[in-house]
Amino acid sequence: MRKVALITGITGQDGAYLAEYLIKKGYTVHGIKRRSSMFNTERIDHLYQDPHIENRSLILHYGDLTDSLNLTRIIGETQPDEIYNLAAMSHVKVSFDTPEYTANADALGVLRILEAVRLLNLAHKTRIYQASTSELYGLVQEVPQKETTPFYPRSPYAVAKLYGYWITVNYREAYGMHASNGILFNHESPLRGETFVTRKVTRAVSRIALGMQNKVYMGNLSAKRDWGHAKDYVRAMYAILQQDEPSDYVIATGITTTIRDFIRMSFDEIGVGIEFQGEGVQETARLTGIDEKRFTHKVGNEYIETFRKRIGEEVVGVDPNYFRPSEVDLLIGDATKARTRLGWEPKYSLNALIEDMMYNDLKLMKKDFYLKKEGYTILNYFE
Ligand code: NAP
Ligand code: G4F
Repeated sequence: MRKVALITGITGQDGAYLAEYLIKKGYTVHGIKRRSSMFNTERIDHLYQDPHIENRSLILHYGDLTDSLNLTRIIGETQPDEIYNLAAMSHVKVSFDTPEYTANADALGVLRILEAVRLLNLAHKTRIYQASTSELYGLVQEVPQKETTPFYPRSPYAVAKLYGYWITVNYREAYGMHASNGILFNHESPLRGETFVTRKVTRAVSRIALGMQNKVYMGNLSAKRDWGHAKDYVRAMYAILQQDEPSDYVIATGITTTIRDFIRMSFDEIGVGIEFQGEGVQETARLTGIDEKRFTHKVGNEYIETFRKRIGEEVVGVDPNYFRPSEVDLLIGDATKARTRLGWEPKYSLNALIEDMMYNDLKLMKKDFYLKKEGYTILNYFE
């Protein structure tokens, strides 16, 4: 018998990698996707199977974390061995603009799933993974952060996730459910949403290298994050649900880096040097030089001539609109429990993550670049 998994948020970064990982392990994967006015399955299109095929390994259902009836029906129909609750309004800055919706989806959504499993008498069959977050530590009370570090959330997103964390613990203790939290630190990839800081940077650096963009405006350059690769992190989600006993785990690399250094490292990946100067909203970064061999190898010979003329130009600025009403300044995780109990180790270093993201964004941006050169209108219809 194939094991059955249900993934909420299957169209997101982690959902896509996890679906692929579980299908390779022989699972039948059910995924919940939201109705949208355009296709929203780009990240999992390579896994899609025609509904007329028998014994499909990927089956998608329309649904939403704010709709209890829908969630209860899908869980009842699919009878999953494992539920991975990855769906969420996951953008911290946007949660300040949509706090009520964020609470509905990210806090009550978790309760809806736990309660559906209980009411359907699946409490002893279905294991549940809740996508908790290092944002719970917010104004950090200890460095590095581990499972016993007190929480101090700093955004509507983090406060909603705090409820999700505790209701998962509560259902485990009250009803003996195999329900666990993965307290995951930031994890990125070529599939990362374009408005998270790492992807915003690798896209912008690629466009600047190709001559498609002059400058990128950022928010707080001094914030520090513990960044890993999403491919490593979905292995941890799976491992958590394979344990005999449910529990909560920090998943992190143990290395923290400023946004400023992430930008520097992304330019360096293609052989470009930059230098930051000034402070606060006045801070900027200029191009200082190119390693031509590296640039040619990574970006392409045809772009070097134009790029050489740009040395000295400003390529990074600060726009206070990207600041958050309350910020999380420093995150760095201690994943000793995951290492010892799950045998989990990240395979990707930060340099390898940046290389993967830059390679993919350069490839994507080049496609746009050539389409534009050939006269196609892309991105903005009314430009
Ligand atoms: P993501 O790329 O933003 O994906 C979020 C997914 O949730 C998407 O599939 C989205 O659907 C779906 N979704 C949003 N609101 C929903 C709703 N009301 N009902 C049903 N589905 C909804 O996020 P991710 O980076 O993969 O993260 C996965 C989970 O881990 C999230 O819960 C996030 O909060 C948490 N987390 C992420 C990180 C990280 O660094 N990536 C770290 C810790 C925790 P659409 O595609 O239709 O938008
Ligand atoms: O990439 P970010 O938007 O991620 P953030 O806020 O850390 O949240 C992500 O990781 C959490 C885990 O800790 C997840 F729970 C959450 O779902 C999400 O995946 O911002 C990272 C840092 C922040 O300090 C932000 O202020 O980068 C800083 N930053 C500086 N300039 C910027 C920018 N962030 C964004 N998004 N855009 C900027 O221009």
